[in-house]
Amino acid sequence: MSSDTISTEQLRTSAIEVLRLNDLGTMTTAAPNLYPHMWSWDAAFVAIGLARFDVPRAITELRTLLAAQWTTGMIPHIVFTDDDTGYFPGFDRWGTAGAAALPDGTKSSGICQPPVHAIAVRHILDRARENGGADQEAAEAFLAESFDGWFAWHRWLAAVRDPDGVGLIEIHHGWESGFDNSPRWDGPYAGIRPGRVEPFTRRDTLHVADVSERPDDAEYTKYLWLVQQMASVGYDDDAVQEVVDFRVRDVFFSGIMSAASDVLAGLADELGRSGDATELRHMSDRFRNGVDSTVDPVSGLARDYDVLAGRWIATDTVSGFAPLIAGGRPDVLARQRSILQGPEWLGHPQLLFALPPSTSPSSPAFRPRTYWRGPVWPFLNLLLGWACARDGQLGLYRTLRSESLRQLSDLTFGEYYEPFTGEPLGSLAQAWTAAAALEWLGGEGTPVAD
Ligand code: 9WN
Repeated sequence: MSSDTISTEQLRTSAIEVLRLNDLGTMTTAAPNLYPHMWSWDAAFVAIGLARFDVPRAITELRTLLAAQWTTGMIPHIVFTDDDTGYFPGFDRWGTAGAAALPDGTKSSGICQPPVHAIAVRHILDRARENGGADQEAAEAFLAESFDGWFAWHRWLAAVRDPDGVGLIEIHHGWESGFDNSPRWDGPYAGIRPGRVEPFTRRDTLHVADVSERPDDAEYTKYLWLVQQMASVGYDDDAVQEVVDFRVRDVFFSGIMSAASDVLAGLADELGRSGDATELRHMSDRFRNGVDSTVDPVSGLARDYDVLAGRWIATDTVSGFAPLIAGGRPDVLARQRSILQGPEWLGHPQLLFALPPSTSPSSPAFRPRTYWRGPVWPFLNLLLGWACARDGQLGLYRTLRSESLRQLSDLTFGEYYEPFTGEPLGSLAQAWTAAAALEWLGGEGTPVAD
C-alpha cells in the first residue's frame, strides 16, 4: 500500500502498536532490539505520545524515569532493565555501581540528556484535563508528587553544568547531547587521544542493515574512553570536570533547558509555588540569553563552544536553530525561520519531505545515511513544531506537521530517515518516532495563534 493511501486511523493504530511492542510494563524501551532499555529524553517523548491514548501509562513512564534520579538531581541518560545482554555499553561497563549518587536498587548510566521532561509533564496534564475525571486527578496528583524531582534536575543542570552562569550547559560526552556523532563534535573528538580502553564488542552494529548507518569503531573507542575517565572518579561532578577530555557548551541542550524551565515555571505557578516559578523564569531567561549569545552574525545559526580548545564550533546542523526552541529576540527568530525555510534546509530541492535533515545537505559534512550526519530525526521535528505552536508560528507548524505525517505514513517508525529517498534507517519500530506520530495526529485540533 502506498503511504499516500494510509488513513489517519491506520497510522494511529500502528503507532500505538509500536509503543505497546516496546512496553515492558513500567518502562518503554527506546527500540525493540537496538535499544532494549529506557533512555531519558526518549522517555519524555514517549510519554507525550502515550498521553494521547493512555494518561496513566504516560505517568508511569515518567515516574519510572524519576525513580532513577541521582541524589545530586541528575536524571541519568539510560535506565537499565535487568537484562544486561542486549546493549553495549551495559550497566557493568558504565561502572556506576560504585557512584555515591546512584540511588539504591537502580541501574543507570552516569551521564545525562537534554531536559525535555517538564514539557512532557505539561502535555500529560493538558491531555488529562481534556479527558477529565480520573485522568485529570491522576495527572494533577503526579504533578504535585513529581515537581520537586524536576525542579532538582533543573537546579542541578544550572549549578553543576553552568557553574559560571554563562547560560550554556556543558556536556562531557557526545551522548549527552543526544546528537552522538554529529559534525558538531568532530573538532572536540579530534583532540582526544584515548589511553588504554578495555576491549569491547559492540552490539549496535548487529541491529542495522548497514554498519555505515552507525558511528565507526574509532568513534566508539573515544566514547568508551570518556566513560572510563568518568568512572575512574566515581562520577563525582567536580572531579569529572577535572579529568574528562570532552568539555563542550551545547547550544541545543541549552535551548531545551530554557524552554523547559519556562514550562516548569508555569507548572510551579499551578502548585502555588511562586518563589520556585520566579527562580525557574530566571533560569529560562539565563539560558535563552546564553543561546542568543552564540548566534553567528554571518550565518545566523547558533554555535556550540569547545571549552578545552577555547573556540566556537560553527556547523550547518539542525542544532543551529536552538534559538527557535529557546524563543528569544524577534529579529533573531525571524532570520532563523527564513534560513530554515530557505534552500539550504526545508527548501532544498532534493528533499523528499520539507523536514530538516540533521545536517544541511549543502554542508560538506552531510552524509545522507549516517546517523546524526544527515538523516532526518522525526522526534526533533515534533519539538520544533511544539516551539512554533508556542510562538504562534502557524504556517511553519502546519508544514512540519503535514510533512511529518506524510513521512511517518510508511508505518516503519524508523529511528531516522534518508532525507532524499525517505528510506527508514537505524532501528525500525523506534518508540519516540511512534510517539511523534501520535502527537502530530492529535495536534490536528491544537489551538495555534496566527
Ligand atoms: C547512546 C535512544 C538513543 C537516543 C540518542 C541517539 C542514540 C545511543 C546509542 O539512541 O544514542 O545514547 O547507543 O547510539 O543518538 O539521541 O536517545 O534512542
